[in-house]
Amino acid sequence: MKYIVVSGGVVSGIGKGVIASSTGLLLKTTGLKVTAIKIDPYMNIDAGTMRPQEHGEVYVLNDGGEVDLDLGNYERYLNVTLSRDNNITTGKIYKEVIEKERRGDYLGKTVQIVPHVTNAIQDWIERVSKIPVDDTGEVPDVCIVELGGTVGDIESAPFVEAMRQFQFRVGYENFALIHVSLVPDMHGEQKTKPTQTTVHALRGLGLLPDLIACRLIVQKPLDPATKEKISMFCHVAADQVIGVHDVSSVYHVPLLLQSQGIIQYLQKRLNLPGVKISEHMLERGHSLQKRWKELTTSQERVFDEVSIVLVGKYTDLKDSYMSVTKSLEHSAFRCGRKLVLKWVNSSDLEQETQFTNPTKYHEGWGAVVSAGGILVPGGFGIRGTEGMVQAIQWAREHKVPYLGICLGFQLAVIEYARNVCKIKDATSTEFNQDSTSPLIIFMPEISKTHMGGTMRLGLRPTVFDAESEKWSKIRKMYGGSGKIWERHRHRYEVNPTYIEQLTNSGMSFVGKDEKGERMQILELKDHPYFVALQAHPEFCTRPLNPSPPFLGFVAASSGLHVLEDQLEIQSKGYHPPHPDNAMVSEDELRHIEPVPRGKEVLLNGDS
Ligand SMILES: *[C@@H]1O[C@H](CO)[C@@H](O)[C@H](O)[C@H]1NC(C)=O
Ligand SMILES: *[C@@H]1O[C@H](CO)[C@@H](O)[C@H](O)[C@H]1NC(C)=O
Ligand SMILES: CC(=O)N[C@H]1CO[C@H](CO)[C@@H](O)[C@@H]1O
Repeated sequence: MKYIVVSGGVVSGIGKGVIASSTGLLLKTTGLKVTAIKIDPYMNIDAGTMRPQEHGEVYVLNDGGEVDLDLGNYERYLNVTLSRDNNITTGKIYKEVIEKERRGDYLGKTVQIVPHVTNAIQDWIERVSKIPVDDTGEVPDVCIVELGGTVGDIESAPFVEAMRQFQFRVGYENFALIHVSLVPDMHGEQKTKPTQTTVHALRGLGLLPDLIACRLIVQKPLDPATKEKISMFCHVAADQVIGVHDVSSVYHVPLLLQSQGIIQYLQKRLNLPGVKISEHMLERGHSLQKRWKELTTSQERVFDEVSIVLVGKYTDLKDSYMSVTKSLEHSAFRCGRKLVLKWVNSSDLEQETQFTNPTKYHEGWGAVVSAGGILVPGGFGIRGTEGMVQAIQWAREHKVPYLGICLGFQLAVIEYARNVCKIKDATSTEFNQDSTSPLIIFMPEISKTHMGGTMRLGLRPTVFDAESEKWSKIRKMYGGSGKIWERHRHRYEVNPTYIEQLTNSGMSFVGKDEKGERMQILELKDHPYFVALQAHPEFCTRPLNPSPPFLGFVAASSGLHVLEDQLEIQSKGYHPPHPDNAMVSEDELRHIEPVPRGKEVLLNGDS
């Protein structure tokens, strides 16, 4: 197993994750099997209990693990299926060490950061890196380890020390370090001092960088003179300094790295030609390289736009909808459109705002009524939901393509109940405990009073009804198969009592769970594209294989002929991104241990 550790210096948030996943992608194009581990030096045990305002999106894995959004990056770039163990936090490591201590595994010795915590980190990485992540079912060849935070801060110190030891544990040929640094551009002059300082700090901690990736937050490449200077002062060869300036999109980063010889360097440094690669994988690598190149070059020639409005709650924190944005982007590539995404704060659309802040009200509605398509993503809490319901009504009545995800699914049901079935006070028990028309209710199997109540999490099947084969667009987008799998994260569901009334009035629940009891996908017949899902399909999108509901939505928003084309393409050759062996049975999922949760999360309800 070859390990490539990606660390960061100077400041965080300069695209370490993108550089790490792009490196992985490049290695994949040579036929290698690549996996990834993300280390987050915070004390939380998992990301599920963290507030989106603070942390961005909570990303859900097949196995129901709730992790940091960076793992999404790896799944998308590397086209792999990761598990909850691919996320390491300080909290998890400490928990493991403390549990071991309680069990007496350390035989009463003094338990210390070095060696006990650092050993636990190394053991974890070694163990998890060997888990197969793709349809080959084989142990990966390369593992990318992204170290969150910056080298030198208190939080990451145990991990940096663990990596220092790790290079000797696995051997020189199996360990390479990429250090991502910042090169500020001050009035056209590229400054190397911060890079020198951070590389110096890194060396002091016993780690030598094999590659220094210099981030420039401008569209200007790294000057040859700067490169030489860094090479000299940081004691590396010039070909070990890689410039990563801002490019037109993150999908260009792999090509940018490749053009600077990063593949050749790593091949030599890690003796990659010594790794056995099958004909089949080699071919796959070539095809991946070709398709990726096509994707990035075709992007530059796209001028037609598709305008999408996202009506949501955390519109000021775009990271909380990271996967949704990615799904739209991937779909727009496929449709040959440039994505113009507008964010509307759903509160702005409510009656009240008309008087308190008329400008916002009119701006919000202006965006909604001129949109090519309207999307209501997941979210929780009552605030802003009335605005979302009104946007959904607009989409339904004016035949504007609509896509609802999780909360957007539940609200579509509520809107239909109110305005078509004439159940005026239809709502969800999440918003009103004592409602007399609870269209959306708490799922019976989930404990409401118990503080360790669970959510319905992870990859679950949806079965299409027989009749949908004749007309359903969403089924066709999924390649026409009768059963599909998507990731879920919810606690509420459509109230079974109202299903007959809803369907009699024209709402079609085309997809249900395996028992046929839980409504999971709805679609309207007499509408260009009105689809909503209880699941979160955004977690399974791929640049070269967009999530089907999103693809249908973006295609419909681009024009009916685009939708026709995509329906044709998808019905002929859609393949789900998960390997077959990743499918878990409902019973298996039921045995996933409940994750303990804080009170505020329980009250927050669905995502
Ligand atoms: C992505 O992975 C899936 C399942 O592992 C596989 O069927 C598919 O061919 C892969 N796609 C690409 C572009 O490699
Ligand atoms: C949305 O609008 C509401 C009401 O005006 C406000 O309280 C909230 O902070 C806004 N949210 C964002 C993300 O701007
Ligand atoms: C190995 C390990 O402890 N992995 C953890 C990853 O995160 C989930 C929670 O989302 C934990 O339950 C796992 O134990």
